[in-house]
Amino acid sequence: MRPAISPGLAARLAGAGSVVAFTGAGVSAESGVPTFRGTEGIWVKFKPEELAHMGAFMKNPALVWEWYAHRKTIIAGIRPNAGHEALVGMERIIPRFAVITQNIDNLHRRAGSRTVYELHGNIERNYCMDCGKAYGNDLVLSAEGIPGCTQCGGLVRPDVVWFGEMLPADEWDAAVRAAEGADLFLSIGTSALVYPAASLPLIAQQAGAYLVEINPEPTPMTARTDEYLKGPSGTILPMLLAEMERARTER
Ligand code: BJW
Ligand code: ZN
Repeated sequence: MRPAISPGLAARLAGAGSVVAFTGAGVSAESGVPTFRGTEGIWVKFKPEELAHMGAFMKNPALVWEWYAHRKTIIAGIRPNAGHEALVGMERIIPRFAVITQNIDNLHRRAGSRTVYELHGNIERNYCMDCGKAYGNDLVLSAEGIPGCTQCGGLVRPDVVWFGEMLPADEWDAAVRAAEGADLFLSIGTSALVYPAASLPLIAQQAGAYLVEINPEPTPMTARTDEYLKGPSGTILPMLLAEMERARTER
């Protein structure tokens, strides 16, 4: 059953000067991108902890590339969903609005979100591990087997953040600043298991933000939230936007 949006939450959102939407794989699930850890995820066989790290890539680059080529193809063929679009609608209304995403699928930007901090990189970019030359997806998807650098012959890898790697410092710093300045922080479609990203909701709450979680399943963070809206983001976010717009007209 869908939770109703309380008038109190709608009013908070309508009156907020600064809102952060922190998103994970669940936001893209309704577009057709499998989540990492869900029971229905197609990565039940390949866990991200086993493939998304440098050790796995150096040991078996063909296998890791097979995983990424498959995901690049899925992502190129899908579209943002009603959840992504509702966040674009919120950004048009709220004075300061930022999306902080752990997703690499570029769907927030494709939907039209303008302030987007990508903590774990972007699957549309790739680079040579030796000389740093940047590549789009054309070369890597047309390559037979493991893509090699046309400039130096080095190994090309996806421009994403693997376990044990630092997050991009500028994106992380901007995300922390946005979290610390938020009146309201929405944590949407993330299992809240992967750090340091998972610390952002609590950083925001400790700095005074009202913390709301949207997820069909509870997470380790649920007990700490101020409100938990149980359900899919593609349904709940449009409801939230509609109730916020209603509250604004009543002010
Ligand atoms: C829906 C829905 C619908 C479904 N609507 N919702 C011990 C303790 C603490 C930390 C560590 C530790 N040991 C190691 C660490 C550090 C490690 C870490 O956090 N590990 C944990 C697993 C324990 N972190 C790192 O290594 C990070 N770097 C770092 O710490 O640097 C410092 C350092 C440097 C050097 C040495 C040591 C430290 C880097 C983390 C990089 C994560 N990378 C990945 C892969 C990216 C590339 C790729 O995609 O291939 O990022 S892993 C993967 O997990 C991906 C995701 O962004 C990330 C988070 O997953 P997310 O988005 O939460 O997805 P799911 O599937 O887990 O959850 C989906 C949710 O959606 C579920 O809750 C569903 O219910 C819900 N849902 N349908 C709404 N319709
Ligand atoms: Zn190179």
